[in-house]
Amino acid sequence: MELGSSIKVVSELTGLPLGTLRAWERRYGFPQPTRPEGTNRRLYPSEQVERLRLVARALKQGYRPGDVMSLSSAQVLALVKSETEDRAAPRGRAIADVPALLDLLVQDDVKRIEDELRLAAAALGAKRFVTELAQPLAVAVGKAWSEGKLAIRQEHVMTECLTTKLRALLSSHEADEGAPLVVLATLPGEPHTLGLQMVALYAALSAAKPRLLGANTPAAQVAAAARAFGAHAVGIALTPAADPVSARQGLKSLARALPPTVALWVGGSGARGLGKLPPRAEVVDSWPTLDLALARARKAS
Ligand code: B12
Repeated sequence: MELGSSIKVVSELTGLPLGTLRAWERRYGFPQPTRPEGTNRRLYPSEQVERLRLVARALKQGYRPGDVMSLSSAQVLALVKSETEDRAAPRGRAIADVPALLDLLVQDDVKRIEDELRLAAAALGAKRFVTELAQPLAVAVGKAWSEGKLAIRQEHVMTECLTTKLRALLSSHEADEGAPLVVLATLPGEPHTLGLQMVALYAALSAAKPRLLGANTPAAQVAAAARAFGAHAVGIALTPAADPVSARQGLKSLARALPPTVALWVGGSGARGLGKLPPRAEVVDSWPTLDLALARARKAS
């Protein structure tokens, strides 16, 4: 279950004052943030943030709160769209894209990067944050680094900022009862774990339970973890930076050691270039193939 964004973040994203958000909650019963037990905090799920952004647009166009508050997001969208097809609609703050984040990285403006990632996650929701921003950003950072446009320290900073955000989003999800468990790791010689963090969050958002083992986990230990946790699948990340001979060897040992009912997924940008994989291994290196693999795991669980 996703917990959501703070009132401060929502206010910044929508341009609506804090007092207005609280007043609407009392007056109209919307938005309806969750209140974590024992705290006074309000947390707004991403669908509510999206609807508030639309409501804010409608208000800028002259509608009153009472006109739009009882409408669904789709109805408010239809309303604001028909009014502003070509007039640039004043709305909340725009969400930073990959080039803007790369610029901030070049300027070493880490504070702004953190703020922009927080706002983007709130506005896009966790799944779109991963697929539309975090993954393209990591790939763009790698390209900029290989072209000499970014220093190693800047690549490291972006990796850390993304890791922090991905972990925070992941920790606010609770797995559903009966969700299939997926063990995620890299084998020895592969330090790239950022992809695993993205896959973990994506899996959690797709009704699966990720269990991260991290980098450099020996094949026998991955297999032992899969048994101990009753895993439905094991996902191994590979980049072209790993030595292909030991990567193939590691996958072979893992394939032998895993119980036959456990699926073996090989993902990451190095998966496809590895050549012949053990027969039971499947390459899962895009969001649609991950969707299919997760659907199969859910069915089997
Ligand atoms: C961050 C990063 C690092 C960080 C890693 C930190 C960390 N904790 O992960 C650090 C700084 C440690 C690092 C080190 C190195 N890196 Co590096 N790194 C990257 C970078 C920028 C991002 C990796 C990433 O997270 N990508 C995001 C993933 C999610 O994208 P994706 O692979 O497209 O993912 C899709 C699928 O594959 C799938 N998926 C991904 N993972 C998984 C896992 C599972 C289980 C499943 C099911 C699916 C799945 O999900 C996505 C769906 O669309 C990449 C650039 C790139 N293009 O990826 C370079 C990159 C991988 N690194 C590279 C290199 C060269 C290195 C080094 C060798 C550099 C050096 N000379 O020291 C070292 C490795 C040293 C070693 N011991 O091996 C090269 C590899 C190219 C090559 N041919 O060798 C790349 C491609 C950069 C480049 N453009 O040149 N790196």
